[in-house]
Amino acid sequence: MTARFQARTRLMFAAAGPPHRKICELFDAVDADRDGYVEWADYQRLIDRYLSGYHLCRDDRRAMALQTAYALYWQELERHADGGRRVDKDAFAIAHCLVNLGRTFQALNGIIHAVLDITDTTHGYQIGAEKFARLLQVLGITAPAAVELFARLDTNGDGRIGCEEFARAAREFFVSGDPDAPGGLLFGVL
Ligand SMILES: [Ca+2]
Ligand SMILES: [Ca+2]
Repeated sequence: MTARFQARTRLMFAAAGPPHRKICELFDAVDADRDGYVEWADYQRLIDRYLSGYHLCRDDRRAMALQTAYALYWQELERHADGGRRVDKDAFAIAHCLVNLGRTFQALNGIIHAVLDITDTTHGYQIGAEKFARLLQVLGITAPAAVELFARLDTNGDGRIGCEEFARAAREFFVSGDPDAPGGLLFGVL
């Protein structure tokens, strides 16, 4: 981390406050190889988990859309790493503190659409309880509290979770700093 970036980091933390516990958990979940940095390879592992779980070839339209969505999101994170190819926990937290500035949140929305396109296209980017359980399985989320997730995300109670409901949870998690919102779900965090 350069001196300029360190100074900018201190200023941003002063403005935004320290990262909340769930952002740190999110970092630890994405940093699959546990080297203390989030790199593109960590996101590629997550993408591969989707492709393997849903039996998708890399040249499948939905697989390419997912790859593109995560790549755009990664570009936003990289931007906060001062040109580096890997993001430490501070830069990761800053990127998510700044999510309400727009572009990172647009990238998150792209991931939500791409994941819903993979999980179910028959209900117009919405998934029911069965498909949701499959998504949790693919992401390796098995904690007992996961059974409550569907009801928490289905805020209008129509028995399906749509893009807007996923996006609301992400907004609450990343923007409002609500550590109990299930906004890190699509990255494998309960
Ligand atoms: Ca890593
Ligand atoms: Ca719903």
